[in-house]
Amino acid sequence: MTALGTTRARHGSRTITDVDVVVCSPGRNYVTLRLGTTDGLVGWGDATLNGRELAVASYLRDHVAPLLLGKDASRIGDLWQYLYRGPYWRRGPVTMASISAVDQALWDLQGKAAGMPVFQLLGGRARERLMTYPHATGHSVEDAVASVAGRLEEGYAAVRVQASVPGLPSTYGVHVGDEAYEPAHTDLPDEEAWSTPLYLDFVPRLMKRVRDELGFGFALLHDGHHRLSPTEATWLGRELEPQRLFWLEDVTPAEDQRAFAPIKAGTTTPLAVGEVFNSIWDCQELISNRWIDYIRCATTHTGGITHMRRILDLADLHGVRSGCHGPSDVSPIGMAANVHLDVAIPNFGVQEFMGYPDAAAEVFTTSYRLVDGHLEVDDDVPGLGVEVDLEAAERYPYVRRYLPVNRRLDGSMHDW
Ligand code: GCO
Ligand code: MG
Repeated sequence: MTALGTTRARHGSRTITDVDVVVCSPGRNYVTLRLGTTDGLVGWGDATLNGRELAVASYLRDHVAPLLLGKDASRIGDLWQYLYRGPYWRRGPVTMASISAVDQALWDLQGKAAGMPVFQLLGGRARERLMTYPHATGHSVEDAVASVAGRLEEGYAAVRVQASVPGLPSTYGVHVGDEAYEPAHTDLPDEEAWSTPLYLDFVPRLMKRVRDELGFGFALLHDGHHRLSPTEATWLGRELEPQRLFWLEDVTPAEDQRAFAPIKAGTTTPLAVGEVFNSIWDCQELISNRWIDYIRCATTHTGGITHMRRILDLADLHGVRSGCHGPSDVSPIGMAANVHLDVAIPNFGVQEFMGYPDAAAEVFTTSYRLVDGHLEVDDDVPGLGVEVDLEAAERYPYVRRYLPVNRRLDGSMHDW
């Protein structure tokens, strides 16, 4: 037994020889892990944690990199356990984003070593393309309806819509000026204002107008972004039932999983949650009690492909489908990991795709692409199919940015 234990590489196996962490900001911040092996392959992983990027970079550089050097890159499951159980301090967004990046990079390497795209290693293709939803936004109901109509013209079969709540100076999910919506855009946190009554008064009217003007021939989604109590959420779900939403997302923070029981019992509007979860233990009750319809975890924040498969298998057993988180703060590498899983699993629901700042395309090139509002991935590109241009990344150094915070009209803190 060596100091590094049983996961030390055997002679002839693929040994991890270098570990690099790159933080760059081509329009927004990304944390990228690069693993090199003895056979000359390079694997990429995404550890982006919006607003806390440097904490993850340090966790990887200072605490994970020394553990990976000399390890056998083919032992993906064992390395996952080593990094999850090893530190004693389990879970949490920083730890799990770090494990996610390692796991994605190891799957990328495994695919490259096998000469196969990762979805082949996950059981093979189960669908040709992915139903994908983008964001539609507007400063008025009219603008929001026009924005949804534009997305439908682009070929999307599913659209999320958010619009400015009348009476509030700014609203989650709505672009500022002419810029595309990007929540983390300032040096220090923006302070947004919140009123539950104004929001509840507005959203049923917004969604009704969208259906009245554009009909029922597409999947319509809305994100509550964690702001309602279970009672308020149940009321909203009921009000929205005539609009037959595809889902109502994050109606209440799910730290208390049992808070979803009365919502599920009180409305037939489908419920989605999970983008801030880190592990299966955050959604075990939600899934096994069938309190949700869609699980929103993403490979970048929930332990990589290895752990997401477990969550999605548990979900499949209970009739819950996938809706992987896909904002611009999951890098194109994390998005690729989502896409490879989506293509292979039996219980795919929908994939979010918010899109990326133009400069991100200088750093990341992918083997998935958007065709008529649906994501497709190539059959013949091994691994995750993402390449990273490190020289381009150097042109975009890290920029400090925070997500906004939210205050009620009386000045007290609310969930953002
Ligand atoms: C979504 C999300 C995001 C988050 C963002 C925070 O459903 O896409 O709610 O837009 O706000 O990921 O970093
Ligand atoms: Mg969301």
